[in-house]
Formats: sequence, structure tokens, C-alpha cells
Amino acid sequence: MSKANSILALLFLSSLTISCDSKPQSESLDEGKMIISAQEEPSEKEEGMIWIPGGEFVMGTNEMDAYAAEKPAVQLGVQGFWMDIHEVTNAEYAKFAEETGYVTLAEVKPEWDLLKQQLPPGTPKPDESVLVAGSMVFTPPPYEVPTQDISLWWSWVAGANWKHPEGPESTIEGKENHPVVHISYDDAKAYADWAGKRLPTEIEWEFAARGGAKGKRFAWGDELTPNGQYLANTFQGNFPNENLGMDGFNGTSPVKSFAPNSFGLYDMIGNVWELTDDWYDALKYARLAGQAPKLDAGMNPCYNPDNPYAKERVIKGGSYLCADNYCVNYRPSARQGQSFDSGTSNVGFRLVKSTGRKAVIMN
Ligand SMILES: [Ca+2]
Ligand SMILES: [Ca+2]
Repeated sequence: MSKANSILALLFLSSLTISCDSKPQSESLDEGKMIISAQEEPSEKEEGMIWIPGGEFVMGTNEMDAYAAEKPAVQLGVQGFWMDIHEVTNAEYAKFAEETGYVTLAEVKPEWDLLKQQLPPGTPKPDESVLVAGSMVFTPPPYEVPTQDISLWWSWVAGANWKHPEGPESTIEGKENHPVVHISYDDAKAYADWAGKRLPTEIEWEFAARGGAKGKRFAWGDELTPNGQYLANTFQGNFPNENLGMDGFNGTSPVKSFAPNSFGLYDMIGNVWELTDDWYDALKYARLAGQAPKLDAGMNPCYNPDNPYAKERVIKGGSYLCADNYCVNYRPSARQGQSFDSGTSNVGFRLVKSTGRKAVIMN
């Protein structure tokens, strides 16, 4: 990565230092079914969406070596809601951009006043010539590297955006049915406003991802590949250099390439991480369980001990870059922070819609 782009990269890289350095083991929670509410599906259908009935469930995990931000497991409840069957695709985002003329953050020159809010005070302003439109792209080295330094496989690429996912020479032609990437929180919100929907809360997302099963390590059970079958687009091989693509895909896959979960939702796990509406708080579950002080009104809703200047939203589900030697975030309880003004080549989104009230925590 050139020095010129290091400031821009720092913003993104600092948000990825939370939970990609150890490997959680098996789930230890009680097994059984989640309590699904008796809330009936509304008679009026929503095209492209599935009714998630809501109910009570165990969010997070008590696994001994799960990432700290996933602990402890807490009993929560949500109201029913509609959810997109699949991640928002390139074709869908193109329709929105065409109709509205919307331009994503990755397509415009970054503003220093915005960037410096997430950097240590006194960080010098880079030369105007390096403040260019672009985004973070997965650029794996051709050889094995230590997995502590993510700058070894993420690069700030000028001209990378949702229409050019790997850089200015790349295209989404032929990828119309792949999930859109390089989308920031504001870009997803703009699409949601246009579509008359909203981003899910983290609780709604995890409830939906678990598909009705309680205490399962993965969305479909306790094994990543039951009977050798791949059930999500993740990363096989030695991350980051050896991408074997044994699940059929080295990068993003067309949505609905793998079987849906019990609710009928596709790719909740893997393919691309999905943005939620929640600020990233590493102590969120601990606060819900009464093991950490609650955040008072007026306090910064975002807390990342590795990045005190963070303004991050929660992303869920892992991506095609989650490997079993690194990251292991292809589990419903996994969560990371994503800088609110950054997209990457492995983060997208899907939307939800309420019939009335938003999700209510009932613990
Ligand atoms: Ca894959
Ligand atoms: Ca996904």
C-alpha cells in the first residue's frame, strides 16, 4: 500500500482489528427450538421478502473461546418483521442509482473534515492529491503471511466502487445477480429510503439468521460442512493466499446459490457481510446482561476498545473471506464494526420492513 493511501486505509483497517485473531470452538448452550411468537403473518405480502414471525431467542454465545464481543449469551425477543430473501444485488442497486441519480461515498473525493473525526487528534491532513475516490479491495499476496497484519491483504484502490468492485478496470457485467459491495452505511440507508424499507437491527438480523434453531454453532447445525456439503460461500484453504474455492466460488456468488435457512432466507451466513442499523458496541451483550454499565443518554453509542475514535456500525454473517484458519465469523453470533463511511469488497446489506413497531427488546 502506498504512503499516499495510508490515511484512507487506516480508517478502514482500524475497524477490523476486533475479532479476527482467534478461533471459537463448539457451542455450549442448551439446544432446542427458539420460541417463535404467535404473531401471524400479515395478509398483505411484500415482494421479495419473507415474514419473520419474531419471538424469543438466545443471542450471542457463552463459548469459552468465542470472541469477547459475542459474549455473554442473552435471552432477547423481537417483534415480527419482513426481511429481504437475499442480499441486495448489483441489479437492484443499479435500478436505484439510475432512478435517483444517487452517487455512493466511494465514488466521490473523501472530505478531510469527515475523515479526521475517526483519526487521533493532530493527525496531519494528507496532500489533496491523495484524497481520491476509492475503496478497500481484497488483494491477497501470492505467498503465506502472518494473519495479524490485515494490511497485507487489504488495499485502498482508487476508482474501486460498487460498479468497479476490484478497481476501475473491473466491471459488474455478468454479476448482476451478485450482492452489491463497496456500500457505506449512508449508501445503504439511501437505498432503504427509496425502497420504503430499513436496515435490520442487530437483534433482528441474528434472530433471522438462526432460523429457529437454538444453541447451534452454525445457522444450520453444529458442523460447518455436514456430510462434506458446503452450505454457505466462505473461504477454503489457507487464508489469505490459498483460496481453494471448494464451495464453488473464490469471490462473491450469485445470491441464492446455497440452500436457504429454515426461515427461507439465503446467504445470511457468508457471501457478503451485512450492514445493520446498530452502532458497534463491543460491550453490548455484557451491558444487556448487566455485566457492564449501561450507556447513558448522550454517551458515545459506539465502543471499540481497539479504536477509540471509531464510528462504526455492526456487520453480521461473515463473508467469502471467512476461513477456518482466520476470522471464523460465519456464525450467527459473530459481529464486527464497520466504519460508517466506508465500504469494502466483502460488505453488502439486505433490508427489513416492519408492520408497525420496530424491534423491541424484551429481556
Ligand atoms: Ca468461497
Ligand atoms: Ca450474507
